[in-house]
Amino acid sequence: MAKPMKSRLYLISPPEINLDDFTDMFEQALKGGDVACFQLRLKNQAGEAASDENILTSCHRLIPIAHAHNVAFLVNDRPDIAKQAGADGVHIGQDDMPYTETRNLLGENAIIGVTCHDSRHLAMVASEAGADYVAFGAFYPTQTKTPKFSADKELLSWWQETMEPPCVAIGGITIDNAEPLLEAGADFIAVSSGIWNYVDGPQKAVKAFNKLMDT
Ligand code: TZP
Ligand code: MG
Repeated sequence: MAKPMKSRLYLISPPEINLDDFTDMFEQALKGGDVACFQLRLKNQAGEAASDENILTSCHRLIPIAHAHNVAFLVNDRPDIAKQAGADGVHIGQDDMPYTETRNLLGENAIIGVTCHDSRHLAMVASEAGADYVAFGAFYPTQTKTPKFSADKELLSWWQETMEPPCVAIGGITIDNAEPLLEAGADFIAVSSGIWNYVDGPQKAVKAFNKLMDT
């Protein structure tokens, strides 16, 4: 059975942004309701990342906004930039800096989340090492990334029954398809296009996700 804890929303940036336009969208989104954290992920569908300078400039602009709303700010893939920018942490993939090295670089207080695809084994290794969360996906088809793995909601239920660290569900999640993942036990629902491309705008999207999580 799923933990009786309230699930929370985890925002992922669009893959490419115009920083001025996105600053407005970000502020709108954060006015919409509770958001646990934001991951700056400037990486296109082919997996090509923005320049270090672009990521760093975006961090400097967006971190104060996140913090004004009590939202933790994580950088995708890059512990070095997270450290340089004073972010709250990082979301690392299996091919990024290894967990222990990342922890040594960022310190005890940093939030370090680890992508574990559809793998119980990878998640248990990350959890054992001390990760603050494990992320599973992709749960649904997505245009944001070309996912190499697809995860099933039973993985979330199994994790909740077995393991302590929170689990994050990622991949193609929208207002219309999030409910089964919440019922299965996702602690966090990580969403990119379901927020930024929401027909009524990001503020209403965040509001709608919050309503779903409150019911
Ligand atoms: N990892 C697996 S799918 C995905 C990531 C980062 C993309 C998430 O974006 P969206 O638009 O919510 O599918
Ligand atoms: Mg990654």
